[in-house]
Amino acid sequence: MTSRREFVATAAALLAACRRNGGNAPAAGSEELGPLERELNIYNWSDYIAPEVIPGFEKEFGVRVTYDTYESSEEMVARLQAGASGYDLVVPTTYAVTALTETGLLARLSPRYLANLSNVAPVFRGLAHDPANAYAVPWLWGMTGIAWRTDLIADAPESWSVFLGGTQAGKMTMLDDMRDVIGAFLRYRGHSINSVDPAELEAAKRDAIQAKAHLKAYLSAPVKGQLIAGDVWLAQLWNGDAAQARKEQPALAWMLPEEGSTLWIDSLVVPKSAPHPRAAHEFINYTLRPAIAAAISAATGYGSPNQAAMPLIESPVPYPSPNELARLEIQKDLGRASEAWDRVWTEIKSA
Ligand code: N2P
Repeated sequence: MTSRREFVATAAALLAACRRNGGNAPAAGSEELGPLERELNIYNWSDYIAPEVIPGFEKEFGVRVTYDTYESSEEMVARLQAGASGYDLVVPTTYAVTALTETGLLARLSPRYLANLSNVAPVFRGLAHDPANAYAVPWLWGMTGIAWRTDLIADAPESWSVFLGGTQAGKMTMLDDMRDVIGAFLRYRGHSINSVDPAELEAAKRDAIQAKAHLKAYLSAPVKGQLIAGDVWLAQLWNGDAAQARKEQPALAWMLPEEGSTLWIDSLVVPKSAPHPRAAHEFINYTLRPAIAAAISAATGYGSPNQAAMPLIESPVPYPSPNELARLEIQKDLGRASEAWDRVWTEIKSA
């Protein structure tokens, strides 16, 4: 006969297993994750961590980390949606958190393992992509703007219109990112980066195709090497990646176009299919330590949502000024209009 204690243990294990496999999510904090696994598989944006973080975690926790990187949200979401990816942690941006949550791909976090969560600044909690703070822990935040070589270009760019003129033809790139490219031309026309209006999208498409004629390529994080070398003079780029490149090329500057742009927040999330959920939680909690969060922000040039880390960062990325904030928008999930955006992007890419 099964003892009561055995029964309770088995029932708890079954329930935990079925939650992880897509059963109804438990109330926040209620799930026990079992012992720490020996492995952890992380999938993050490229150039988005400090070099000492993974070795430091491996050493302290005795966990072996496999670390893969991606260059775009679409690449990461496609891999997760294709089925069990084996990843324990990924770092989606706001609208991708919404998309992954709505398709049921994310596990609810167990705050009982996240004692350092209180270090996150309140302004980064309860945001639209995760209103109950159930799925996502903010990693870094940043902005999309324009990086340029002050030694090779006489006049500082002011507007997204710089991509529409031919003065720097062949020496310019835009991000290989549908939301950033179409979003830039939506802002240029005075519209929201989250527009789903067909006429507005059509106008942004025409602008993007005009700009494409002057572009060397669509290139995201890897453009840094070309900016440093001088093969590219001006690039649509995220502020932190520009700051990373400036460490090697002091003539590089970065600006926020006058028409405005995107402010994004990328967060750590745990897929439901994660094979090592306890190690994932330990890693999240580790990176929430002020010193670790400070190192990540300093190495990447992106802003830290960790308020306890701010005093430890030599030159912290300041929160946007009121003037900048008024020009910044957060990317929202486009819902059904995603298909229209995908179509526009395909037309731009094949033009
Ligand atoms: C990469 C980081 C950019 C993240 N290097 C964009 N959300």
